[in-house]
Amino acid sequence: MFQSRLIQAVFAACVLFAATAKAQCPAIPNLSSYTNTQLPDLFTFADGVTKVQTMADWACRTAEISTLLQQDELGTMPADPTSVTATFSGTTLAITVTDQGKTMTFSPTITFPTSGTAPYPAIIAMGGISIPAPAGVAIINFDNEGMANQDSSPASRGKGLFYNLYGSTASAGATMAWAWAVRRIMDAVESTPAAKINPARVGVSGCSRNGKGALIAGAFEPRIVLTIPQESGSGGTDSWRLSDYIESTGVSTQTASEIIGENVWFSTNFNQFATTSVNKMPVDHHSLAALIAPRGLFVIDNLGYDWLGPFSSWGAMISARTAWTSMGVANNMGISQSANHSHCVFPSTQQSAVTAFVQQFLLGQTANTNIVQTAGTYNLSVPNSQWASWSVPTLTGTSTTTTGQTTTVGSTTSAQST
Ligand code: MCU
Repeated sequence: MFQSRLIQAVFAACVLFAATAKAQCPAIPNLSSYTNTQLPDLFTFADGVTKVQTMADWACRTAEISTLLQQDELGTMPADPTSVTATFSGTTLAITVTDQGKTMTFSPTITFPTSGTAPYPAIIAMGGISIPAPAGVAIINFDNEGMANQDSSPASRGKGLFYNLYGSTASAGATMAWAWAVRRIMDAVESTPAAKINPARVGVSGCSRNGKGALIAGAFEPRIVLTIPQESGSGGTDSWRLSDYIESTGVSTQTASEIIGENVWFSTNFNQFATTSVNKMPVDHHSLAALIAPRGLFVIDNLGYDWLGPFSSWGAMISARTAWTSMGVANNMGISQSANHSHCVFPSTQQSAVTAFVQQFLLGQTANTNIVQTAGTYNLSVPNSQWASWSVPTLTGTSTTTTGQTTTVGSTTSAQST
């Protein structure tokens, strides 16, 4: 059973990253004895010796990270389905997916902007969004709950449209099922000009549990050009290791061991680590976020809730940002942590930062996205001896992404935003 899941995960990783990976990537060794109290080095393969030096190496490394995340935490992203067809009528984009002899339909709705011109840039709203809808940008509202149920109980596992298609024992947790649906929405907007969405300018956002989903969707769908997770907490932009550390200091923070009992956002594959030690995982959520590089990522946090582990998010995201730094496009990734406010109530103090990322990545304008800010007092950079003692290379070479956009490393801007 485990072996077949592993094969599926490797297959899915290959499908996702085949367009960029080198013919020969280092093999993933047996990691059953792996343990690491630090955030694993983004630039050393899981074999512990091979270094990432070029963009072609990075393509191999992201394929490896994708495989490991699916295997250890998120469950398998199914390979592309047999068929995806869509029709657009009124405000409804009806998407019909057929795979392995089964068929399912789901229907996101689109709210068009009152300014701008079709085809519009868009943000896929993971269960709604909690940032103000930007001018000139359509919002594609996606009912993630109907896709994979997560009503705060382990009894939700295996329920929802995704599981009707792939079976109630599919390894994907709810967040991976949501990410799969985002991929299908991208298929649909590409094949349905009547929906008036520009498929080259689509982002994803969501808050809290939906922020976890937004981050994972951005990581596993290379056609998403801007990912905006908001107050996503543990299982989102937080590091499992750093959240355990915060908890150990007596601050009540959501940890892996708590989260697997609270909900079904992750695969049951994750339980083995969550119930023993997350240090046994060769990945963490800085690795997850790094899958997005060099595409746009803007992380929104709120210092008001210990439960959200803002220090954990800061440490993980500062670490993740080294992926963008290594490619010479650090400003494609930003972080903004505001002072205390109500959960998922977007504060106006973060508006200009969000606007800059939207302008740069969705509206095709040029904006200053050099934004790494916190209302906290965190003094952490990479490398640091406690959490990330690894160094950051300057990658060489060129990588062509699955959407055909070319990123030449060393330049200050990335063609991702075109
Ligand atoms: C931050 O996301 C979650 C959190 O993981 C849960 O523990 C908490 O109960 O709910 C948050 C949420 O989704 O709030 C809407």
